[in-house]
Amino acid sequence: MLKDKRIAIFNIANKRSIAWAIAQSMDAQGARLILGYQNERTKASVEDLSKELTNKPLAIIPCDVAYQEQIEQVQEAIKAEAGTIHGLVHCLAFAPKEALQNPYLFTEREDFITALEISTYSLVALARGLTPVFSNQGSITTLTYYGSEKVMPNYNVMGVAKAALEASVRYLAYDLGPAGVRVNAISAGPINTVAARGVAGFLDILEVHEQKAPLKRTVESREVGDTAAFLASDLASGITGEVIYVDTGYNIMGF
Ligand code: IMJ
Repeated sequence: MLKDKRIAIFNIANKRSIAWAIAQSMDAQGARLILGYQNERTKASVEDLSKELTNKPLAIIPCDVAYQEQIEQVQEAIKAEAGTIHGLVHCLAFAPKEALQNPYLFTEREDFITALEISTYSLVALARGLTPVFSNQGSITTLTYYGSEKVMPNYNVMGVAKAALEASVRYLAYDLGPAGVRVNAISAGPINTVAARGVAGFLDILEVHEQKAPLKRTVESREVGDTAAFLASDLASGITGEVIYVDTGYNIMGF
């Protein structure tokens, strides 16, 4: 399904990262990957994990979206190692932990700016930074969460950042559509990743999800990965500007 497609994925932190599940699904479909890591601490894990892939990655590159220079270096690295790419996968989010603990009412100005810069603006920055290396048929996919639409205790400023991310998907889809680039988001159900594990009451959230979702279980990372592979493929050539739910049906329920 992704044979002859070169796809860049930012960022992988560890084996539980949804970004890693996406890399595995895309690799299984024959894609050639460029993998991003944030810093020296996670570089070695990405290098180790990449040995499990069937197709050797085209490159493993640093990408800390807090720095504009690094986004430019990503563009140069892609040009040098891959020439052009057909896909970009954005799996990046961060809010300072106090902002995910205190009531939303008390969100500090700095923390609000950080959350939206890293979790939302980074999609715009990467989309623009990589436009020069996109082939004429391209796809951009990001990850979002239902806390953008409905209140999830403690999700707070991340909910606001994801709402802005989903709106960004629509505006970017409009801007990039004429160039043949599609832009979509996957709204994943709760998954026990390192980014979620520290959340107060997370196990309760998983339990309620299992009871309420039509499929009576939580979603697996592999299922998010497989949907990302579909969205990057020509099978999804008519889909852009959408938020696709991979949440075992949770979002359709009223009660
Ligand atoms: C995160 C916070 C509160 C509730 C949450 C989550 N629920 C879920 C998540 C219910 C599923 C995980 N999620 C969807 C995220 O987008 C997580 C983002 C995140 C996590 C951290 C933890 C460590 C830290 N900053 C973070 N910033 C963003 O310091």
